[in-house]
Amino acid sequence: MNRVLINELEFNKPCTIKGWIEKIRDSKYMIFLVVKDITGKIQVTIEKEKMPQIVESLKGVIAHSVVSVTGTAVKSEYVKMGGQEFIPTSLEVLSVAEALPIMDDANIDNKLDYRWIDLRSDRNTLIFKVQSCFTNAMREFLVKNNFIEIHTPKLIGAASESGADVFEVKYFDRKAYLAQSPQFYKQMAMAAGFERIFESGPVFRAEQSYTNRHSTEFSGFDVEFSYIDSFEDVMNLEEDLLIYALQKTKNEYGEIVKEVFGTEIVVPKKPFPRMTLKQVYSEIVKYGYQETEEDKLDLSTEAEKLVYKLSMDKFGHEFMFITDYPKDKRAFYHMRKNGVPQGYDLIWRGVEITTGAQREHRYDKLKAQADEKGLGEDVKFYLDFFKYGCPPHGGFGLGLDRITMLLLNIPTIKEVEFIFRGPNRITP
Ligand code: AMO
Repeated sequence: MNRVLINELEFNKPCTIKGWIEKIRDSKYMIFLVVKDITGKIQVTIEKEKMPQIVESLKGVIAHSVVSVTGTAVKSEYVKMGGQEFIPTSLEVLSVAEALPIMDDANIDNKLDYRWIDLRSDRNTLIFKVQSCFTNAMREFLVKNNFIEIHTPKLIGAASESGADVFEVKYFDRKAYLAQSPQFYKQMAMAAGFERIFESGPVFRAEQSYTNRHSTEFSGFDVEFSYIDSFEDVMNLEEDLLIYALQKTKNEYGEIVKEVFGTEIVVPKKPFPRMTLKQVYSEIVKYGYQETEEDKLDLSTEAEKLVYKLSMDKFGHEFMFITDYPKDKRAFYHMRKNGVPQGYDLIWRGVEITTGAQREHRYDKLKAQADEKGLGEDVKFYLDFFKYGCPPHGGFGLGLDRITMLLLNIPTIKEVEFIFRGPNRITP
């Protein structure tokens, strides 16, 4: 008999359901199973006297075993779970589970050792349903706006961007690196005349960071587009993209996210507030923040957190674009005007989720900026992209794992990556 998904069951119509046994309760006359598939769960009610063969096949079977149950769904006012139950005529055990090696209250590192079991919980499955909805919405928005999805190589011949923080791999008799960003290739797409592209893919960073928002391999969502007038156009597009994706996610999952994660999905209004790095510091010192010399170059973690407070206090907004970083801390490919990089970071709920910029598309200027950072030979292949005509362009890179973590108010990136990769973790 064909399998029917639990949320598509029709009353009084014989069918087969397949799924995990979430709970099993054996009483004197009855066995109750809660069977769950990816769409929902239902109580399977077995009258021992009527169904001795089912009782027999369930001997020694514990929760997390996988079953196929044929029978009929019926309305039942006594059953709390949705007022329905499943009365079986036969049951087959498809896989017998051993006692689980982790408990619900295990710490996150133990849980990650057995991630496939950890992911079975309703809460954890929901994380990925929401993430999938969010990513699909971004994809839908971009495709509607004539963006082409591309896939750039992750094995590269020269260290990308800055040269630091790259994983080296043996590539036959020479060295290769794992891409630290699709940056160079998304810009190559501009030089190839694609005009509007995006990519969703893995990003590798050989950083020894042990924070709640860093991993050594994460999912990046990158956008690049041509014929912009300034990085305002880039921020504008990012605003539209995020509003679209958050609205869709809220429509589909807002209620259940509130129930399970206790947090509201807020659809932001346009324009998102914008402040220069200098303005931010001059404001957050009012919260008692002690500014240091290093702060002139970048936002510290503590400052990032205060940006959220500032943005809420001043604008009632969860997002804030920070602009006018000094050139020393920004990538060489950011266009500069009067020496100021034409780019931004986007902070959401106290965490950086994006870096974006207008790029320098003029070969001579770009080469001078690369030379200034001492990049020379490593970026020669990239500089060539700009020798034979290239439109003005810009783009941004979003950290998907961070977005998921913030969206669901989950304290660590370890929980929102399907499999977390950090300096001390490369398995399972
Ligand atoms: P950047 O290095 O800022 O920019 O990366 C873009 C976004 O990726 C996320 N991110 C991370 N997430 C998890 N773990 C990490 N270790 C980590 N590092 C970064 C952040 C960050 O904002 N090429 C540029 C983008 C561009 O200009 O288009 C870049 O890679 O959310």
